[in-house]
Amino acid sequence: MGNSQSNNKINPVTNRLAQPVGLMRQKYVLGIIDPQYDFMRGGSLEVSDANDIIGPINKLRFILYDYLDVFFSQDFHPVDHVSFASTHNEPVLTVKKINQIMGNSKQIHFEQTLWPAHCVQGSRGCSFHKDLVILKGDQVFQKGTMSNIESYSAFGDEFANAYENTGLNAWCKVKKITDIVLVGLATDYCVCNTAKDAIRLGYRVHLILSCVRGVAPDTTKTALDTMSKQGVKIYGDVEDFINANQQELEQTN
Ligand code: VGL
Ligand code: ZN
Repeated sequence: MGNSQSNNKINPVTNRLAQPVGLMRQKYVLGIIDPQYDFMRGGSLEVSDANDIIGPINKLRFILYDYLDVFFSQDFHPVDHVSFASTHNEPVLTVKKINQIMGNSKQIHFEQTLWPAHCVQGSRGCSFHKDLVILKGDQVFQKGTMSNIESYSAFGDEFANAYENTGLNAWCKVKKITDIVLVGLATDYCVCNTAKDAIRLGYRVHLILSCVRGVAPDTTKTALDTMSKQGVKIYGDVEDFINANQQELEQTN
């Protein structure tokens, strides 16, 4: 009834929007999650073999220099952060139920795994490993910066980023990013939560196994299963990722 699109003529607007998905421009960003000393060998929250990801990540950067924007996330906690066992005087790895009244006087509940103090603002453990290539144009997003809320995801907290929003989503939108390639630490916490947020926000997500490590085998397996079910594309190594995405990457320039 009076719908101008119901006649037989080609509507130029509709026609333009109806491009096959394969012709849509894709733009990839590399997200390097928390490559900080406290998660590396000898750190306070050491992840097994974490240092082994540095070489492959640098290689990925060099090969795809012309094709990838890069951001880093940085776990950046105050000394009295809610995720620290020391804050609650309880043993490490306790899972604690937290009730918190937030600034908007909303009460929130979450289960918090208690960690050894790590990535404290200003400490060496908080800084990025020196062997990882960091270039001028790289963007850094800090998270877990407030005492009363945890943000495993580089986008922000687990409440759809309502209390801490790092700005990563807005930055990706400005850059017209469609695809996020995730590497870094740890697979079962910050990488997994970043991936879930990214999927929720409508990005395509890629994960390269040679460039990630997890805190524990069982949680890492669960995280990989969850991500895979949610549509995250998982590759063995850098070559596998490049081979599978070569055409799309080349379109982006
Ligand atoms: C992380 C535990 C606590 C991570 C951060 O980077 O995966 N894990 N804070
Ligand atoms: Zn943390």
